[in-house]
Amino acid sequence: MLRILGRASSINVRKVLWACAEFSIPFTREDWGNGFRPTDAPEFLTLNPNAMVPVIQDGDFTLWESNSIIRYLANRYGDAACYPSEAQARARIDQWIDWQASDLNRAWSYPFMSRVRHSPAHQDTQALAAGCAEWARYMGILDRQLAATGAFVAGEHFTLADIPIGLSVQRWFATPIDHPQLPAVSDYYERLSQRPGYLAHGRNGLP
Ligand SMILES: N[C@@H](CCC(=O)N[C@@H](CS)C(=O)NCC(=O)O)C(=O)O
Repeated sequence: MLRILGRASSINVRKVLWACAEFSIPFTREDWGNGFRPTDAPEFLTLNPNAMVPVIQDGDFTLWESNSIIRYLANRYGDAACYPSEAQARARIDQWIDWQASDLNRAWSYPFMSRVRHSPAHQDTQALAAGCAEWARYMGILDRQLAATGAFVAGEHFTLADIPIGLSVQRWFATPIDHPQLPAVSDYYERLSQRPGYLAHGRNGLP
């Protein structure tokens, strides 16, 4: 059975949990990371030298890096509609997965640490305002994409890209900041909420 190491409140662990729900993959999960077993324990570092969650073990195969993990799960256990092998369709999905991991992730870091984690190092008013503006700018890009597709981030059907993007949207609404009106993002949030995996692992009351 697939072994998942990581606390269920981590957005990156949630990607793996939601992917397992989408692809009906049975798994066991162990609480590692902030507030639980420390990721700098030697036992953990042998699995991931970055001391980060998530990590998976599938038999004797160990993998870290959340977006690589969900791609692996889609390739091994998923269906072609969710992560097609056709080059351009796959590239469009990968584009949004990579955008989430780089640009969008970076944009929300300060507001999330400030308003959700209450980090003392993230309480500068100007930096918070700049972070909120930057996050909103990226969410505006997403809103325009969703308005164009009218459904999901890479087109009219749910794909692997909706996992990291959908969890980012959950984080956006769960962070107590001023949210500019983004109608397509709001519609998308409700559309994703029809999926049991999103309700179980994304929009589940955890910040
Ligand atoms: N690029 C990595 C980032 C992983 C990451 O930042 N994990 C965070 C939780 S979201 C972590 O391990 N934090 C330390 C901890 O929880 O102890 C990935 O996508 O898997």
